[in-house]
Amino acid sequence: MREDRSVSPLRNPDAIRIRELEVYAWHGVFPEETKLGQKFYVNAALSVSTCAAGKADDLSLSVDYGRVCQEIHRFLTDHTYQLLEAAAEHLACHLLLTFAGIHALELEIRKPAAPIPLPVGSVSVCITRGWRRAVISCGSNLGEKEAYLREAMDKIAHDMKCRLVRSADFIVTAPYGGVEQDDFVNGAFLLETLYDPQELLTFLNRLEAEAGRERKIHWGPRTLDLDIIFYEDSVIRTDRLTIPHPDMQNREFVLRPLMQIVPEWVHPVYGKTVAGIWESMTGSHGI
Ligand code: A4P
Ligand code: MG
Repeated sequence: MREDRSVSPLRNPDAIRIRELEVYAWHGVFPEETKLGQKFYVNAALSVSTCAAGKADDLSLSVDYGRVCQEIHRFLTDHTYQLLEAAAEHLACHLLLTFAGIHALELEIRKPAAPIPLPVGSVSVCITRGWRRAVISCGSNLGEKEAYLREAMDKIAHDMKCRLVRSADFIVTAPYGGVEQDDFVNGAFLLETLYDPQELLTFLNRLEAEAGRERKIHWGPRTLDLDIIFYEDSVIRTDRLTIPHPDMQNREFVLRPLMQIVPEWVHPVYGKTVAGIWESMTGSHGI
């Protein structure tokens, strides 16, 4: 199992708060707003692990809120958006990519002089964004199988909006599902990502296409198959996407790698850990 221990846990209750940062900028739907500009106020709650910095009294172990304020100011004055929603969305992403110590953030952009012909105090947009955990299973049974998986892993690790936290050892598995074909190489990755589930699927489909994946036969031989097994504790059922993966509990080639990297992950529908599902399937406690 390969692991990058530099990635901090996502869930932590510590926060650094910035209140009422004033920025004169040019966002708005009306032409006079983008021409004349107006004042905006920004509130942010940054989810940061402050413990190490607190104990050592060392700024380099925390996030410098002065730099964050300057980055917010620079970003909002360098860009022009029609909507507060767009300004908030892009600014949140920018801050999460710029400051590695921010795991998640709540961001509010307030417009006190919004052009509304009524006596209103102010309007604001408030969003919460952050690095989300996802578990991906990978498989290949055509060509240079392991090289396809390794290349996918590298591309995931180097994508701006993904951090590879852990990867399972690649294993050779017999084909599952009754289709006569070559053995598979399978594996799994634990990621932190800024993609939402649909965007993550689009990203993974792109990697499959880049590996020359052709979708001719259902369950047919493939150079690269990347399936989202879990995305946080989300339960999603749309035409394009089902999370958790609906058949993961029956697949040893999925569960064995998951046992290595996320044995304690709780399946949000069955309420069982991966280790519990493994035990139900195999009757054994470990791999
Ligand atoms: N889709 C829906 N939910 C998801 C999700 N959570 N992750 C949709 C990824 N994709 C998801 O998948 C078809 C469509 O599923 C996608 O367009 C996406 O919108 P696909 O990969 O194009 O087709 P497929 O792989 O032929 O079908 P399927 O049902 O995804 O097959 P699986 O589940 O990938 O299984 N035996 C061994 N030993 N090892 C293997 O890796 N793999 C399979 C294929 C069969 N037997 C195997 C292995
Ligand atoms: Mg698939």
